[in-house]
Amino acid sequence: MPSIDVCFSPELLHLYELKGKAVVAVDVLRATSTMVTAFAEGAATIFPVMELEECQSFAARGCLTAAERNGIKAEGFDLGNSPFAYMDGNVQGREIAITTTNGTRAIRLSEGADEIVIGAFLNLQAVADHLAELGLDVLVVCAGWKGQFNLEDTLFAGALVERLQQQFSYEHDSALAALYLYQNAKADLLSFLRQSSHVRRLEHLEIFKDIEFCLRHDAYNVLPVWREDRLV
Ligand code: 3SL
Repeated sequence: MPSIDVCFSPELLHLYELKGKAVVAVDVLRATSTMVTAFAEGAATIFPVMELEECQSFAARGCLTAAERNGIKAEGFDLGNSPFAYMDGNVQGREIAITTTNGTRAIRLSEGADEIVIGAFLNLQAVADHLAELGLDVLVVCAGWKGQFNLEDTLFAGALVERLQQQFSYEHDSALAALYLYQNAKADLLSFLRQSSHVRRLEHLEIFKDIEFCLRHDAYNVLPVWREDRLV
């Protein structure tokens, strides 16, 4: 039976062997939720990059550019990190380069894995179905916040463990901890997350509807997968 494990922060990735594993990269608020939404809205490709300058350079290739730092859209880019900014037909058929504070970093630091998929509550079942079929050991890589643990990505990890618990074993206690957290919180995720640091940070920016949206389960049947240097 393959195993499922949870890495609570990209800073802990050195503890894990990525080779031979499928990584689920997750930044529920909001990077991976936004990427899933972009693909659901018809985006062709997403290039997740770590630095603002590199992201900006993709404009010369005809890409839309998207950038967020500390929750705010970075100046000079086409898009920020709100899923609602990708919903008015503007990303249909387009290539997008994106950099965010934590989410794109978690994706790029997972490059040693055999497979990387992008997870969010929005595409939870699509991720679960794919992993069950793939049969590789799974590592959920939580983006966290600047190296710190966060609740929302751990809750996603717990939701995924719950969906896969019949087909996967737990290697370390982190998967069980995420599962128990999710089972305690799932009746009302929004209330549970109200005191979390990132929800307080985003509430400050008055983007409450983004938070509500990102907590919706199974809204999209899309599965962004890393291929060579991009998500498709
Ligand atoms: O850190 C990130 O990658 C972002 O998703 C943070 S925010 O939700 O845009 O504030």
